[in-house]
Amino acid sequence: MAAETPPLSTPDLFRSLPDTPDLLPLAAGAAVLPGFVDEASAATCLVALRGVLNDAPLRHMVTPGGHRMTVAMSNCGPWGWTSSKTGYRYSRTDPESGRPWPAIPPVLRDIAERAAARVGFDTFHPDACLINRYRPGAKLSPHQDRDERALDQPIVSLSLGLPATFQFGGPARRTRLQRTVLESGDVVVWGGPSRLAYHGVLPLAEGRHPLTGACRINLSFRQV
Ligand code: MD3
Ligand code: FE
Repeated sequence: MAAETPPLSTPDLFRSLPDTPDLLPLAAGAAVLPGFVDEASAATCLVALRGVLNDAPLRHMVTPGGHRMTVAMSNCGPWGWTSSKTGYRYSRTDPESGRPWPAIPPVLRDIAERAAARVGFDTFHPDACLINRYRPGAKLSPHQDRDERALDQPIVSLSLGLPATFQFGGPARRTRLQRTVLESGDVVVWGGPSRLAYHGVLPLAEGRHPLTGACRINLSFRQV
């Protein structure tokens, strides 16, 4: 006797959705692309980054309040973000060397533009890339990124190496912070209402990663 065909249940309607979604909405206008960059491509990114950091070495900048940042930073692209006792600014030259920042390596630019387009930002062309290096204990206190004029464009971030717990809230400091772990190869696109969200990174935990050793690198691509 033939079994009766059961009525179509809700899970059946969704069976065509992938088990591992390649895009996770995080907040309004923000999405994580888990593992957007595979390990081989991440290794290529780090080779390109080595050239950049040879020309513009990582350094611990000082905040306007006089504190040395625990995250070491550098930049590539026409513009670079800097902090000093006199404030935050984008500058065309590296204040340490007086020379223009190194160019954004094409492999990195390509990743940032493809990720932005995947989330619907198809006119994103970064002219700044901030390089953050976290060693165990390094952190970034909650802040907004509002030194850019193109607030209609997203910020695209690529994480490489050790995982970090990222925190983000809303456009006002009082909004409760949510946490998410960002792993090597994860890309996050922050646009729309989330562009002015408060965000930070908790102190990096000890560990070792095959690509980076005892550190995490975050690249954030911006249209200044
Ligand atoms: C969310 N860096 O350099 S990148 C920063 O992991 C910074 O190093 C963090 O915050 C890091 O300013 C996070 C992801 C990021 C960048 C900008 C954002 C997230 C953002 C702007 C608005 C909301
Ligand atoms: Fe930030």
